[in-house]
Amino acid sequence: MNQPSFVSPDLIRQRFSKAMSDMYREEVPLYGALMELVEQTNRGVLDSAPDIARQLHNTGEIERLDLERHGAIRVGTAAELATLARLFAVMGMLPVGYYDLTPAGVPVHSTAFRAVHEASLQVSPFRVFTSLLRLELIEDPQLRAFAQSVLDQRSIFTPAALALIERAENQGGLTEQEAADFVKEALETFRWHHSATVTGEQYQQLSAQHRLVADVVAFKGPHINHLTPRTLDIDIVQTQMPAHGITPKAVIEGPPRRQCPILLRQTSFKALDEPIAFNDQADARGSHSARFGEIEQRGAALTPKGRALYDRLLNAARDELKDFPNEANAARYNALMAQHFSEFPDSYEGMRQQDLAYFRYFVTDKALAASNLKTLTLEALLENGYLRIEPLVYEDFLPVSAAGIFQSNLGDSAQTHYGVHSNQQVFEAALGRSTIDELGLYAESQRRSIEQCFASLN
Ligand code: OOG
Ligand code: NI
Repeated sequence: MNQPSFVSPDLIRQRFSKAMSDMYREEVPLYGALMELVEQTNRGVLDSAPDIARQLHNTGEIERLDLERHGAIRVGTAAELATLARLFAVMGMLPVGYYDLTPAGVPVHSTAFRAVHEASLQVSPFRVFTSLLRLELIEDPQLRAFAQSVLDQRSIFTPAALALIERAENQGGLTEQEAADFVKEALETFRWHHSATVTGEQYQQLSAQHRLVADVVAFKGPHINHLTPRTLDIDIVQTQMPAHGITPKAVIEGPPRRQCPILLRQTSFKALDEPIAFNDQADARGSHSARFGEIEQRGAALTPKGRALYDRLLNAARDELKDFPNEANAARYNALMAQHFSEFPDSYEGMRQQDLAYFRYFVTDKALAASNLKTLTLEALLENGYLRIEPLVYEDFLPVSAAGIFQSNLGDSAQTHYGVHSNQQVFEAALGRSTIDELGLYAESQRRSIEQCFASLN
């Protein structure tokens, strides 16, 4: 008997990411405009900065650049999150990292579903920032019970999607036809719905509690709320946005501009007001704003030591600002960030020597022509030009940045103060498994690349 041949999860993810982008481009025309602006900017950078072009060629990142995007969704129940984890697993996407956003006044905690091996990331780096609403933070017991009952009644997956997830789990994969059906059916979960599942009055009550609560509870499913392309120069995009009819948020989240980018820099524009029909109306007389646009620039992944330094400098700048960054204090914020981050070494070699970032190692032509190198240490090989390094790109998110993105899109009402603690255990119980520590993944990738180098030395 012939073994059925299965499509690799990486390819399913690549196809799903493309299908999602096509759907979103159709639903939100401004996303198309943003994609064009990013493509233009990236082409300009590749033409004018040979160092960056060379680095992207060396690491192979050039091939994934145009495919690269992340999306975000928000779900309401443990069962929804657990099934999403199974759906993403079919595409080789595992929950990486735990992000608690309650300290920033956003009643959710989150993880990012993504591929975890560098070879898989190379095929498709698609990621989805996935948040679970913390219903327990709704103070009014009656409203909380109402929200829970609305959520308990909905099913955010199509019956065919559920069947295909089960089939993938039982068979160990999906055939070509099943994979095509899976992409189509899975996409339905993320589609926008023009009608709400509650009345206008109920929507107002949910929204008065927190706009996020209405966004999660009042709809049939967890619509994708943004899809973010990766740019090679976010400052150019930020200044060009107004000329394209897009108004960006006041400041770029993340580290300041540097020669050697680290972690993640992000900017976004406000959610659009979209007409919706409440379930006590025949036509769309209400409106809801949830979907927005975002762009990001990715840099080197940091070690625990590098991350601690990043957090310290970011906190120092923010403490000195004494307020959330906004329109009025943006210039001062940028100046404070630049000032504090001057302490962070701005060369790859400097970051490597101080163990601040993760790298990939490559064997040079000089090494291929030499012999007896296996006895040398890593340091000696680098010093003598037998190995060279490129930074490992940061594949994850930043909690303070994510909170800033949420806030700029939700307005002032989001600045609630919750007296609760982060609860990774509760999140993982809902997820049905533990989240993966992202730092361990980078350390593994770095270790594999060093091993490969030693294996190919003479
Ligand atoms: C997610 C916001 C966070 C990011 O890139 O940090 C985020 C959301 O609004 O659901 O997407
Ligand atoms: Ni985002």
